[in-house]
Amino acid sequence: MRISCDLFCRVVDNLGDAAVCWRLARQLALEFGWRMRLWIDDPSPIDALAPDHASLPVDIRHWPDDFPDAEPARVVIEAFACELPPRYIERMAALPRAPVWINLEYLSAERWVPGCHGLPSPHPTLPLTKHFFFPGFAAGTGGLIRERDADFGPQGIGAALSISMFCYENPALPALLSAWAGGDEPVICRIADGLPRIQVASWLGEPFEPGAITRRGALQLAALPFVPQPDYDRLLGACDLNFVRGEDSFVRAQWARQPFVWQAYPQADGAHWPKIEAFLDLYGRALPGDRRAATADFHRAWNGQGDIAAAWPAFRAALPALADHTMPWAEEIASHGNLAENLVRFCAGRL
Ligand code: TRH
Repeated sequence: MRISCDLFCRVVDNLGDAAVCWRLARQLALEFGWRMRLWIDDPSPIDALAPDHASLPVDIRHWPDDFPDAEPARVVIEAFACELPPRYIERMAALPRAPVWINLEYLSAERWVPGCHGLPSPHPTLPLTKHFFFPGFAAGTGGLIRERDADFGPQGIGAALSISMFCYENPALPALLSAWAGGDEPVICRIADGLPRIQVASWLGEPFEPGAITRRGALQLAALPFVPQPDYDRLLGACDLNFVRGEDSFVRAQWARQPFVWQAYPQADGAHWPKIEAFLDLYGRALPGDRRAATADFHRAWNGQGDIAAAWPAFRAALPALADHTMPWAEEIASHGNLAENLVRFCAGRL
């Protein structure tokens, strides 16, 4: 019998919530034959991320304020602690056999993650238990999303340093663009649609609409339209260096086997800094000391602590070492199994 699964997603901001949930729903349906319903309060990002979604076996449902009286599935995934509709929880509790209830957490490389992955949290009043499921880079975590059909395309070879740029509002961006423009090396930077493109337009002091190409000194800038997820994956594979952010593009950059720079989702209380440091520590372990330091310095500056232009030359010099590191690193993080297969195994023992 096919396993039914309801995956609940609230779009807090940006694209990551929808992006992660869509990928997981798609993979569980296509690779494991699960009967997937994706309940999402704002389905519109899925149209942009996956314009082909109607042809895929995921039932995308709008999650309205007044939730319908739906029969709960055998597996219920609550993404990023989005809180299930009370009416749905009551129906889960009324079933003769409680569904497997998973809280899919945010990704972090912090040391405490393996200790918390899989922990149960019994409901205070109802006969239901929720389990925490943590994505992660280390053994004992839920691993990372990676589909069997993930395709990062051929790696590009060109005379200029080819870069893709996907970031939040980033005060370090203008200084980095100026450093590239004033440098000796030709750089081609492909700017993602949205916040990155808006900031580049302001640095240029002129309109910079999708499709525009312009030059400042050694720097050529190309404004990209928003592309579907598979095209974004191939962009990551084709560039020599990718600036990524949040959660999903951060993971894809690691599978794409090209050097990358990560801007963490900025949190008001600085809660993102332990995540940045934990990742740098884990990722940098196999790098030679000076390359590790250059990578850490550049990441810190990109996330708001340090001088990005001053950090660039050493980071640029570290790129060949980082390129050599991409393959063993991807193999290491893949060795813990991918998130969907780990989730299927976790649920199988509890169904
Ligand atoms: O959009 P994000 O900033 O999402 C964030 C993070 O998930 C963060 O952890 C969370 O707290 C916050 O949302 C609410 O970045 P992320 O996670 O990289 O998701 C972006 C997705 O958009 C990713 O799947 C790649 C995709 N994408 C495209 O498909 N086409 C594009 O052209 C671009 C630029 C991105």
